[in-house]
Amino acid sequence: MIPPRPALRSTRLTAHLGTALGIAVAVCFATGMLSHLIQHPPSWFAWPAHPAWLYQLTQGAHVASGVAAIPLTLLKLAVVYPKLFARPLIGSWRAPAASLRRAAERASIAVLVMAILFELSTGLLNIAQWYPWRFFFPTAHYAVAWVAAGSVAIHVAVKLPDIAAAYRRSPESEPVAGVSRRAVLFTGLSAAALAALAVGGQSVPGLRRIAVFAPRSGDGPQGLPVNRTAAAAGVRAAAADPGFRLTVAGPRTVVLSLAELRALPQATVRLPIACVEGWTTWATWTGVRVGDLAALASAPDGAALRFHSLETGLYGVSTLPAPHVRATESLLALRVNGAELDLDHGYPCRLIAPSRPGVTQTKWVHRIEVLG
Ligand SMILES: Nc1nc2c(c(=O)[nH]1)N[C@H]1C(S)=C(S)[C@@H](COP(=O)(O)O)O[C@H]1N2
Ligand SMILES: [Mo]
Repeated sequence: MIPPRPALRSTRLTAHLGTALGIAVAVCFATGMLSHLIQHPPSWFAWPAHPAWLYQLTQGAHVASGVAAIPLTLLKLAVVYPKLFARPLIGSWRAPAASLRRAAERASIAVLVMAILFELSTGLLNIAQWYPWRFFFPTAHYAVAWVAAGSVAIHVAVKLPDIAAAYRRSPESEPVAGVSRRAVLFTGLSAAALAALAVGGQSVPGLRRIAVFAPRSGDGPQGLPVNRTAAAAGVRAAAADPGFRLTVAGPRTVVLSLAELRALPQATVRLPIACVEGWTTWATWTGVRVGDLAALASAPDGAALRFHSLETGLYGVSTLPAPHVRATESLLALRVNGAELDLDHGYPCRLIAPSRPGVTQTKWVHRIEVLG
């Protein structure tokens, strides 16, 4: 007769919790890699322009699964905590092979825990738009994601026999004292769901109001959040200059004043800004079709376009791939929600295209270059 133990020490609970966490981590990793590929596409990669909400969906899933993984990780650590510090820490010199295995397993778990905690905490701080670190977040978050995913894969492979055994065993073979396994698991999953809703709900239409931990739900001029103001980007004077000219450089280069841009045929579309940091806001945009501008510059069919902002630096340039150049909703927007663009939203003109990360929707565009 096995003596009853607390639910937290049951291998069955460990396996169930591990499965839930494994699914959250897998979704988070896959959608994160997708976002990376969209922002830095290798030649074999193509991301469709439709449906317009596709990036909102994948990035919303990234943020929600990452946030859900936080309580699950903490609970998983509480479950395995005694094992992490079980003596002997390494093993005994009398059994070198077994000791080596034990040391390797511990080292791999230490790497796993640190990598996961690094990813989840930097991701969460990034959603909260608090950047207390010196490193460049996307590069570090991307690199450590491979370490985390690799160590999770190794961990699952090593533990597969234990996981299978825990699932095969009948629940009665592991008597539980105190709070039931089901109650612990239910609490963990509820915490995960609540966390995902409170933060990730910001990218789901209709759930915005319950996303109480989401940092921005529409503050900023014209009902849209602002990631970087014109003042912060150092473009106030250049953007407000009445002598502003847009250059479209291609086989035929055209230079347009703001009045000439306004005189071109205008289109109105509903499109979201889906920020990589998790928030999404839809708006009604009016402006010149990107495809029309490409045609003005005699761009060949299938050409990509590079957009240059008045702002120099990291967010000053973005490349719009051919599927998005062709999409008739892709605009060089002059207006949003019925009014001229606010300076902070990219006045005099900004790029808005369907199914794109917010960070690529360049503001204060002054030059469009036809590529290849
Ligand atoms: N030139 C420039 N364009 C930019 C940015 C920027 O910092 N500089 N931020 C981007 C990011 S990260 C987002 S989410 C959107 C935000 O657009 P909004 O400020 O109009 O809401 O603009 C994008 N375009
Ligand atoms: Mo963003």
